[in-house]
Amino acid sequence: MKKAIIAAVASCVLATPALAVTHTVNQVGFTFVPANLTIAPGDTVQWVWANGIHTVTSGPPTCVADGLFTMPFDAGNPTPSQLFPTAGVVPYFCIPHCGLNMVGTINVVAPVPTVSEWGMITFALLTLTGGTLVIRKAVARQHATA
Ligand SMILES: [Cu+2]
Repeated sequence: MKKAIIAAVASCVLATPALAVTHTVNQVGFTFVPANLTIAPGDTVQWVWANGIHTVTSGPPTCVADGLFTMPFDAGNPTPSQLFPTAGVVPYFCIPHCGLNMVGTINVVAPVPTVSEWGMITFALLTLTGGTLVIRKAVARQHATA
């Protein structure tokens, strides 16, 4: 019985892995579209060039690079990309056109705990306690939040 329940919980844990996603930001004239993008930690943003000579440079809209990243964004490097491993707000701009408000923001937001994470917590509690009563309560809660 205990093994079956643990297997059921483990399958819930494995059922919903967090997949890294690549998002696209387009260059349209002197703008980044979308200018504000919300992603999850571990996601990648790829910028897609259309024309002109630009950069993708991290830093606030005061146009001062913060050193996190800077990439040419032109015919020679039309699809630069950047991985965002941790939560936070990452503003960026184009060096030659920052004064024209060619700026953007990547909001890296950790997702609200999911069934998958509750499954892991439940699994940890099961391992620690080993109690059948606790296991049943945990499984009921798992289904209630699914
Ligand atoms: Cu530019």
